[in-house]
Amino acid sequence: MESAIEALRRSLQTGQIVAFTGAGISAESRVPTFRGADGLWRNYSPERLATAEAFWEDPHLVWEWYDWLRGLIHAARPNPGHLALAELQRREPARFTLVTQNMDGLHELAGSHDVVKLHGDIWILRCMQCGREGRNRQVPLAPLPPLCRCGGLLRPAIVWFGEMLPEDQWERAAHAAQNADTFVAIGTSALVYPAAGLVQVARRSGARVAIVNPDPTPADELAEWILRGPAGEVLPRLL
Ligand code: BJW
Ligand code: ZN
Repeated sequence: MESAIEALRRSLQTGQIVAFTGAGISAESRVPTFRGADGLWRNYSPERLATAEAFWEDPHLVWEWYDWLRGLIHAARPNPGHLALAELQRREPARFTLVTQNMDGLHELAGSHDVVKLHGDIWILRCMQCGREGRNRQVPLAPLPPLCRCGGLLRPAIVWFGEMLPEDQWERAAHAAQNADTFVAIGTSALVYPAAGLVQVARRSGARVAIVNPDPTPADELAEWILRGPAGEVLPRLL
């Protein structure tokens, strides 16, 4: 572990760095991950809630779920893992890109900027009728479901299954992965595509890959370094 940290640290001192994060980086902020023993979806079927079809079918039910989640995230604070990535960007702004699958906004709260957000943002609401988007941090929301001033239904501006990722964000992420010298995947199960494919893109383009995760993932086989442990402990040690 020490030697892996040392080697990765040396690699971070040269070339382009991409940090690619998933729900695991927010676990120590007590935002539940999606999959796994304590995962959000342990008792729910994601296909039932995390799709546009489910939303059209029962917007109130789907909003109850996201309203509960927003309350939980609202109370959460960035942890040493988020802070370490913000500090790395502060030190090496021209060599560092942060790509996240998270919609909790904790990277920005930690001080990261220009974050590439592949799966949207739970604090932005989008009208399903006129397309208008706005930031909204009200917790809890009332009434449910929230309505736009045009009368249309508002939805969280996150990416559900079967939906395309925001094109500009995807292009930035793919470009960063293609140009990475060191690609660090942190706290992601690497199961959800196309995001998980960025690890392959980076590896194929010649990047050296590191994984930070307490548990194995399918991306481990692409990695030169596997740092087993919580992001909130491993990332500050890298700094
Ligand atoms: C720690 C830690 C600590 C814990 N420190 N680490 C077959 C059938 C149907 C669909 C598909 C299919 N094959 C592919 C698809 C497409 C689908 C997909 O990939 N499905 C797979 C699940 C099979 N993808 C899509 O639909 C995407 N769109 C798309 O492909 O468009 C084209 C298309 C159009 C039309 C039709 C078909 C395709 C969109 C994907 C959108 C994902 N959105 C979600 C949010 C849903 C809303 C909600 O919040 O409810 O994004 S899903 C969810 O998973 C969320 C996350 O961003 C994403 C990734 O999860 P993540 O971050 O990896 O978290 P976990 O929980 O999985 O893992 C946590 C990890 O942390 C674990 O490894 C732990 O060990 C670790 N950990 N503590 C460090 N302290
Ligand atoms: Zn509207």
